[in-house]
Amino acid sequence: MLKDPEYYIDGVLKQNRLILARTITLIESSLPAHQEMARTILNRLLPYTGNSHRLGITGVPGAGKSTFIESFGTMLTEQGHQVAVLAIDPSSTRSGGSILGDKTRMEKLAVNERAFIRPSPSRGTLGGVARKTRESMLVCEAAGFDVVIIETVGVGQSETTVASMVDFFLVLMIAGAGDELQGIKKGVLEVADAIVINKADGDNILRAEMAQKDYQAALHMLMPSNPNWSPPVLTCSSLARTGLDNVWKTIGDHRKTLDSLGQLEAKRRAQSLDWLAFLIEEGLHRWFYTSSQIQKTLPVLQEEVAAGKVTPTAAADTLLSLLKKQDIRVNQLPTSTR
Ligand SMILES: Nc1nc2c(ncn2[C@@H]2O[C@H](COP(=O)(O)OP(=O)(O)O)[C@@H](O)[C@H]2O)c(=O)[nH]1
Ligand SMILES: [Mg+2]
Repeated sequence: MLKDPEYYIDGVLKQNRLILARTITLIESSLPAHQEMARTILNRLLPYTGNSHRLGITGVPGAGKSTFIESFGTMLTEQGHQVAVLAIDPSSTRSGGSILGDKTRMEKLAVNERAFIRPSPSRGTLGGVARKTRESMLVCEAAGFDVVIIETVGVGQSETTVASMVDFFLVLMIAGAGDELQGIKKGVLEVADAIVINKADGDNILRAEMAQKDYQAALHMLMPSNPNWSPPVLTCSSLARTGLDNVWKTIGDHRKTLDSLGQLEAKRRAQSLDWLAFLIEEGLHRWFYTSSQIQKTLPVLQEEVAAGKVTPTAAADTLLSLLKKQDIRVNQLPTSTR
Protein backbone atom coordinates (compact mmCIF):
# COMPACT_ATOMS: atom_id res chain seq x y z
CA MET A 1 0.00 0.00 0.00
CA LEU A 2 1.19 3.49 -0.81
CA LYS A 3 1.52 5.92 2.09
CA ASP A 4 1.45 9.65 1.56
CA PRO A 5 4.60 11.38 0.28
CA GLU A 6 5.46 12.84 3.70
CA TYR A 7 5.98 9.34 5.04
CA TYR A 8 8.70 8.65 2.50
CA ILE A 9 10.24 12.13 2.55
CA ASP A 10 10.49 12.29 6.35
CA GLY A 11 11.71 8.73 6.55
CA VAL A 12 14.46 9.28 4.01
CA LEU A 13 15.61 12.55 5.59
CA LYS A 14 15.77 10.80 8.98
CA GLN A 15 17.73 7.98 7.36
CA ASN A 16 15.17 5.37 8.31
CA ARG A 17 16.54 2.27 6.52
CA LEU A 18 13.21 0.61 5.98
CA ILE A 19 11.67 3.72 4.45
CA LEU A 20 14.77 4.40 2.37
CA ALA A 21 14.51 0.88 0.97
CA ARG A 22 10.79 1.33 0.32
CA THR A 23 11.41 4.58 -1.49
CA ILE A 24 13.96 2.91 -3.76
CA THR A 25 11.44 0.14 -4.37
CA LEU A 26 9.01 2.80 -5.60
CA ILE A 27 11.69 4.19 -7.90
CA GLU A 28 12.30 0.72 -9.29
CA SER A 29 8.64 -0.11 -9.72
CA SER A 30 7.03 0.00 -13.13
CA LEU A 31 3.54 0.65 -11.76
CA PRO A 32 2.33 4.10 -12.85
CA ALA A 33 1.07 4.97 -9.36
CA HIS A 34 4.46 4.11 -7.87
CA GLN A 35 6.31 6.08 -10.52
CA GLU A 36 4.11 9.07 -9.90
CA MET A 37 4.77 8.86 -6.18
CA ALA A 38 8.51 8.40 -6.78
CA ARG A 39 8.54 11.56 -8.91
CA THR A 40 6.82 13.56 -6.19
CA ILE A 41 9.23 12.29 -3.55
CA LEU A 42 12.29 12.94 -5.71
CA ASN A 43 11.26 16.49 -6.48
CA ARG A 44 10.85 17.21 -2.81
CA LEU A 45 14.15 15.56 -1.90
CA LEU A 46 16.13 17.32 -4.62
CA PRO A 47 17.20 20.26 -2.38
CA TYR A 48 18.86 17.75 -0.05
CA THR A 49 20.89 16.02 -2.72
CA GLY A 50 24.35 16.61 -4.13
CA ASN A 51 26.35 16.34 -0.92
CA SER A 52 28.24 13.16 -1.55
CA HIS A 53 31.28 11.76 -3.22
CA ARG A 54 29.77 9.92 -6.16
CA LEU A 55 32.07 7.05 -6.99
CA GLY A 56 31.77 4.61 -9.85
CA ILE A 57 33.66 1.32 -9.82
CA THR A 58 34.00 -1.09 -12.68
CA GLY A 59 36.11 -4.12 -13.46
CA VAL A 60 35.80 -7.52 -15.06
CA PRO A 61 34.06 -10.25 -13.05
CA GLY A 62 36.59 -11.60 -10.57
CA ALA A 63 38.64 -8.38 -10.40
CA GLY A 64 37.54 -8.09 -6.80
CA LYS A 65 34.97 -5.29 -6.94
CA SER A 66 32.75 -6.70 -4.21
CA THR A 67 35.71 -7.49 -1.98
CA PHE A 68 37.14 -4.03 -2.64
CA ILE A 69 33.87 -2.31 -1.76
CA GLU A 70 33.57 -4.40 1.40
CA SER A 71 37.05 -3.38 2.59
CA PHE A 72 37.05 0.15 1.25
CA GLY A 73 33.52 0.86 2.47
CA THR A 74 34.32 -0.53 5.90
CA MET A 75 37.44 1.65 6.09
CA LEU A 76 35.38 4.72 5.23
CA THR A 77 32.74 3.98 7.85
CA GLU A 78 35.52 3.60 10.40
CA GLN A 79 36.63 7.11 9.44
CA GLY A 80 33.12 8.38 10.12
CA HIS A 81 31.69 8.31 6.62
CA GLN A 82 28.32 6.93 5.70
CA VAL A 83 28.46 4.75 2.63
CA ALA A 84 25.73 3.69 0.23
CA VAL A 85 26.44 1.03 -2.39
CA LEU A 86 24.29 0.65 -5.49
CA ALA A 87 24.87 -1.85 -8.25
CA ILE A 88 24.27 -1.85 -11.95
CA ASP A 89 24.61 -5.34 -13.30
CA PRO A 90 23.15 -5.81 -16.76
CA SER A 91 24.23 -9.46 -16.68
CA SER A 92 22.37 -10.31 -13.51
CA THR A 93 19.13 -11.15 -15.28
CA ARG A 94 20.91 -13.75 -17.31
CA SER A 95 23.38 -15.18 -14.85
CA GLY A 96 21.16 -14.66 -11.82
CA GLY A 97 24.10 -15.32 -9.56
CA SER A 98 26.06 -12.15 -9.08
CA ILE A 99 23.86 -10.54 -6.47
CA LEU A 100 24.09 -13.56 -4.24
CA GLY A 101 27.85 -13.56 -4.70
CA ASP A 102 27.99 -9.90 -3.75
CA LYS A 103 25.94 -10.43 -0.64
CA THR A 104 28.33 -13.00 0.68
CA ARG A 105 31.34 -10.83 -0.18
CA MET A 106 29.95 -7.72 1.47
CA GLU A 107 28.98 -9.48 4.66
CA LYS A 108 30.44 -6.94 7.05
CA LEU A 109 29.30 -3.90 5.13
CA ALA A 110 25.80 -5.34 4.76
CA VAL A 111 25.29 -5.28 8.52
CA ASN A 112 27.25 -2.07 9.11
CA GLU A 113 25.08 0.65 10.65
CA ARG A 114 26.82 3.32 8.63
CA ALA A 115 26.36 1.55 5.31
CA PHE A 116 23.49 0.76 3.00
CA ILE A 117 23.72 -1.77 0.17
CA ARG A 118 21.21 -2.06 -2.60
CA PRO A 119 21.66 -4.68 -5.31
CA SER A 120 20.90 -3.96 -8.93
CA PRO A 121 17.28 -3.85 -10.06
CA SER A 122 17.00 -7.25 -11.64
CA ARG A 123 15.00 -6.31 -14.69
CA GLY A 124 15.07 -3.73 -17.42
CA THR A 125 17.11 -2.17 -20.15
CA LEU A 126 20.41 -0.51 -19.35
CA GLY A 127 18.68 2.86 -19.74
CA GLY A 128 15.95 1.86 -17.31
CA VAL A 129 18.39 0.45 -14.79
CA ALA A 130 20.53 3.57 -15.13
CA ARG A 131 17.55 5.81 -14.36
CA LYS A 132 16.72 3.81 -11.27
CA THR A 133 20.31 3.85 -10.07
CA ARG A 134 20.69 7.57 -10.70
CA GLU A 135 17.52 8.37 -8.78
CA SER A 136 18.39 5.95 -5.99
CA MET A 137 21.72 7.76 -5.68
CA LEU A 138 19.87 11.04 -5.12
CA VAL A 139 17.68 9.46 -2.47
CA CYS A 140 20.75 8.06 -0.69
CA GLU A 141 22.29 11.55 -0.71
CA ALA A 142 19.14 13.01 0.78
CA ALA A 143 19.37 10.33 3.47
CA GLY A 144 22.78 11.70 4.41
CA PHE A 145 25.16 9.19 2.87
CA ASP A 146 28.27 11.16 2.03
CA VAL A 147 29.84 8.46 -0.13
CA VAL A 148 27.76 6.73 -2.79
CA ILE A 149 29.47 3.89 -4.62
CA ILE A 150 27.97 2.63 -7.86
CA GLU A 151 29.32 -0.72 -8.91
CA THR A 152 29.08 -2.16 -12.37
CA VAL A 153 30.57 -5.14 -14.14
CA GLY A 154 32.84 -4.43 -17.04
CA VAL A 155 30.57 -5.65 -19.78
CA GLY A 156 28.66 -3.87 -22.51
CA GLN A 157 27.93 -0.20 -22.16
CA SER A 158 27.36 -0.10 -18.46
CA GLU A 159 30.76 1.37 -17.58
CA THR A 160 30.30 4.49 -19.62
CA THR A 161 26.77 4.80 -18.28
CA VAL A 162 28.07 4.74 -14.74
CA ALA A 163 30.96 7.08 -15.57
CA SER A 164 28.36 9.59 -16.73
CA MET A 165 26.65 9.73 -13.35
CA VAL A 166 29.57 9.94 -10.92
CA ASP A 167 32.27 12.41 -9.89
CA PHE A 168 35.05 9.87 -9.83
CA PHE A 169 35.29 6.73 -11.93
CA LEU A 170 37.60 3.97 -10.80
CA VAL A 171 38.61 0.99 -12.90
CA LEU A 172 39.63 -2.02 -10.85
CA MET A 173 42.06 -4.34 -12.60
CA ILE A 174 44.16 -7.36 -11.85
CA ALA A 175 47.59 -8.23 -13.13
CA GLY A 176 46.98 -10.57 -16.03
CA ALA A 177 49.20 -13.31 -17.35
CA GLY A 178 51.35 -11.50 -19.90
CA ASP A 179 49.07 -9.17 -21.77
CA GLU A 180 48.07 -6.56 -19.22
CA LEU A 181 45.77 -4.67 -21.48
CA GLN A 182 43.64 -7.56 -22.52
CA GLY A 183 39.94 -7.47 -21.87
CA ILE A 184 39.67 -3.80 -21.16
CA LYS A 185 38.25 -1.48 -23.73
CA LYS A 186 40.05 1.69 -24.61
CA GLY A 187 36.86 3.68 -24.07
CA VAL A 188 36.85 2.64 -20.43
CA LEU A 189 40.42 3.78 -19.85
CA GLU A 190 39.51 7.09 -21.43
CA VAL A 191 36.86 7.79 -18.82
CA ALA A 192 38.84 6.42 -15.86
CA ASP A 193 39.87 8.90 -13.16
CA ALA A 194 42.12 6.23 -11.67
CA ILE A 195 43.12 2.67 -12.34
CA VAL A 196 43.62 0.47 -9.32
CA ILE A 197 45.41 -2.85 -9.64
CA ASN A 198 43.83 -5.08 -7.02
CA LYS A 199 45.19 -8.27 -5.44
CA ALA A 200 48.63 -6.75 -4.88
CA ASP A 201 49.40 -9.22 -2.12
CA GLY A 202 51.56 -12.29 -1.48
CA ASP A 203 53.57 -13.37 -4.47
CA ASN A 204 51.35 -11.28 -6.70
CA ILE A 205 52.86 -7.97 -5.56
CA LEU A 206 55.57 -7.94 -8.21
CA ARG A 207 53.17 -8.72 -11.02
CA ALA A 208 50.84 -6.01 -9.78
CA GLU A 209 53.67 -3.49 -9.86
CA MET A 210 54.56 -4.55 -13.38
CA ALA A 211 50.96 -4.12 -14.43
CA GLN A 212 50.99 -0.71 -12.79
CA LYS A 213 53.91 0.36 -15.02
CA ASP A 214 52.20 -1.02 -18.12
CA TYR A 215 49.01 0.89 -17.41
CA GLN A 216 50.91 4.05 -16.61
CA ALA A 217 52.49 3.78 -20.05
CA ALA A 218 49.14 3.04 -21.69
CA LEU A 219 47.42 5.98 -20.00
CA HIS A 220 50.27 8.21 -21.03
CA MET A 221 49.28 7.71 -24.63
CA LEU A 222 45.67 8.71 -24.08
CA MET A 223 44.41 12.26 -23.96
CA PRO A 224 43.20 12.83 -20.41
CA SER A 225 39.49 13.68 -20.37
CA ASN A 226 40.32 16.56 -18.02
CA PRO A 227 43.59 18.43 -18.74
CA ASN A 228 43.88 19.22 -15.02
CA TRP A 229 43.80 15.62 -13.87
CA SER A 230 46.17 12.84 -14.92
CA PRO A 231 44.58 9.56 -13.86
CA PRO A 232 47.03 7.72 -11.59
CA VAL A 233 47.57 3.97 -11.52
CA LEU A 234 47.57 2.59 -7.98
CA THR A 235 47.84 -0.84 -6.43
CA CYS A 236 45.93 -2.28 -3.50
CA SER A 237 44.90 -5.48 -1.83
CA SER A 238 41.26 -5.70 -0.87
CA LEU A 239 41.95 -8.84 1.13
CA ALA A 240 45.03 -7.58 2.99
CA ARG A 241 43.47 -4.10 3.14
CA THR A 242 46.56 -2.31 1.90
CA GLY A 243 46.62 0.68 -0.42
CA LEU A 244 42.98 1.51 0.25
CA ASP A 245 43.78 4.72 2.12
CA ASN A 246 45.78 5.83 -0.89
CA VAL A 247 42.75 5.27 -3.14
CA TRP A 248 40.67 7.47 -0.84
CA LYS A 249 43.40 10.12 -0.79
CA THR A 250 43.44 10.13 -4.59
CA ILE A 251 39.67 10.60 -4.66
CA GLY A 252 40.09 13.52 -2.25
CA ASP A 253 42.82 15.08 -4.40
CA HIS A 254 40.63 14.77 -7.46
CA ARG A 255 37.78 16.45 -5.61
CA LYS A 256 40.04 19.30 -4.47
CA THR A 257 41.27 19.80 -8.02
CA LEU A 258 37.74 19.96 -9.42
CA ASP A 259 36.54 22.21 -6.59
CA SER A 260 39.40 24.66 -6.97
CA LEU A 261 38.52 25.08 -10.64
CA GLY A 262 34.76 25.17 -10.12
CA GLN A 263 34.55 22.02 -12.20
CA LEU A 264 32.55 19.76 -9.92
CA GLU A 265 29.34 21.72 -10.37
CA ALA A 266 30.06 22.09 -14.07
CA LYS A 267 30.60 18.36 -14.42
CA ARG A 268 27.35 17.53 -12.65
CA ARG A 269 25.45 20.10 -14.68
CA ALA A 270 26.77 18.63 -17.91
CA GLN A 271 25.84 15.15 -16.68
CA SER A 272 22.28 16.28 -15.97
CA LEU A 273 21.95 17.79 -19.42
CA ASP A 274 23.34 14.64 -21.05
CA TRP A 275 20.88 12.63 -19.04
CA LEU A 276 18.01 14.83 -20.15
CA ALA A 277 19.06 14.34 -23.77
CA PHE A 278 19.25 10.61 -23.24
CA LEU A 279 15.77 10.47 -21.70
CA ILE A 280 14.35 12.44 -24.59
CA GLU A 281 15.94 10.12 -27.12
CA GLU A 282 14.83 7.02 -25.30
CA GLY A 283 11.31 8.40 -24.88
CA LEU A 284 11.02 9.28 -28.56
CA HIS A 285 12.33 5.89 -29.56
CA ARG A 286 9.77 4.06 -27.45
CA TRP A 287 7.01 6.42 -28.44
CA PHE A 288 7.76 5.74 -32.09
CA TYR A 289 7.78 1.98 -31.84
CA THR A 290 4.76 1.74 -29.56
CA SER A 291 2.57 3.98 -31.74
CA SER A 292 -0.27 1.94 -33.23
CA GLN A 293 0.02 3.85 -36.53
CA ILE A 294 3.68 2.94 -36.81
CA GLN A 295 3.05 -0.65 -35.84
CA LYS A 296 0.55 -0.89 -38.68
CA THR A 297 2.61 0.87 -41.32
CA LEU A 298 6.15 -0.19 -40.47
CA PRO A 299 5.88 -3.85 -41.63
CA VAL A 300 4.31 -2.74 -44.91
CA LEU A 301 7.04 -0.24 -45.61
CA GLN A 302 9.74 -2.67 -44.51
CA GLU A 303 8.57 -5.08 -47.19
CA GLU A 304 8.50 -2.40 -49.82
CA VAL A 305 11.99 -1.24 -48.93
CA ALA A 306 13.24 -4.83 -48.97
CA ALA A 307 11.64 -5.36 -52.38
CA GLY A 308 13.31 -2.21 -53.70
CA LYS A 309 10.01 -0.48 -54.36
CA VAL A 310 10.57 2.38 -51.93
CA THR A 311 13.82 3.98 -50.79
CA PRO A 312 14.68 3.80 -47.09
CA THR A 313 14.70 7.59 -46.95
CA ALA A 314 11.20 7.89 -48.37
CA ALA A 315 9.93 5.17 -46.04
CA ALA A 316 11.46 6.89 -43.00
CA ASP A 317 9.93 10.21 -44.06
CA THR A 318 6.51 8.60 -44.38
CA LEU A 319 6.76 6.99 -40.95
CA LEU A 320 8.01 10.12 -39.23
CA SER A 321 5.30 12.25 -40.83
CA LEU A 322 2.72 9.86 -39.39
CA LEU A 323 4.02 10.77 -35.95
CA LYS A 324 4.15 14.47 -36.63
CA LYS A 325 0.40 14.40 -37.10
CA GLN A 326 -0.06 13.08 -33.62
CA ASP A 327 -0.33 15.39 -30.70
CA ILE A 328 2.69 14.81 -28.50
CA ARG A 329 1.73 14.78 -24.88
CA VAL A 330 3.93 13.58 -22.08
CA ASN A 331 1.25 11.34 -20.69
CA GLN A 332 1.19 9.43 -23.95
CA LEU A 333 4.70 8.26 -23.24
CA PRO A 334 4.97 4.71 -22.02
CA THR A 335 5.35 4.71 -18.25
CA SER A 336 8.73 3.03 -18.29
CA THR A 337 10.36 6.14 -19.68
CA ARG A 338 8.72 8.58 -17.32
N1 LIG B 1 44.48 -12.39 -3.26
C1 LIG B 1 43.45 -11.56 -3.37
N2 LIG B 1 42.25 -12.03 -3.77
C2 LIG B 1 41.23 -11.17 -3.88
C3 LIG B 1 41.37 -9.79 -3.58
N3 LIG B 1 40.19 -9.17 -3.81
C4 LIG B 1 39.33 -10.13 -4.21
N4 LIG B 1 39.95 -11.34 -4.26
C5 LIG B 1 39.35 -12.62 -4.62
O1 LIG B 1 38.94 -12.58 -5.99
C6 LIG B 1 37.73 -13.29 -6.17
C7 LIG B 1 36.70 -12.40 -6.83
O2 LIG B 1 36.34 -11.36 -5.97
P1 LIG B 1 34.98 -10.55 -6.07
O3 LIG B 1 35.04 -9.47 -5.05
O4 LIG B 1 33.81 -11.44 -6.03
O5 LIG B 1 35.11 -9.94 -7.53
P2 LIG B 1 34.01 -9.19 -8.44
O6 LIG B 1 33.46 -10.22 -9.36
O7 LIG B 1 34.78 -8.16 -9.18
O8 LIG B 1 32.99 -8.60 -7.52
C8 LIG B 1 37.32 -13.78 -4.80
O9 LIG B 1 37.72 -15.11 -4.65
C9 LIG B 1 38.07 -12.88 -3.85
O10 LIG B 1 38.35 -13.49 -2.61
C10 LIG B 1 42.66 -9.32 -3.14
O11 LIG B 1 42.90 -8.14 -2.87
N5 LIG B 1 43.66 -10.26 -3.07
MG1 LIG C 1 30.92 -8.76 -7.44
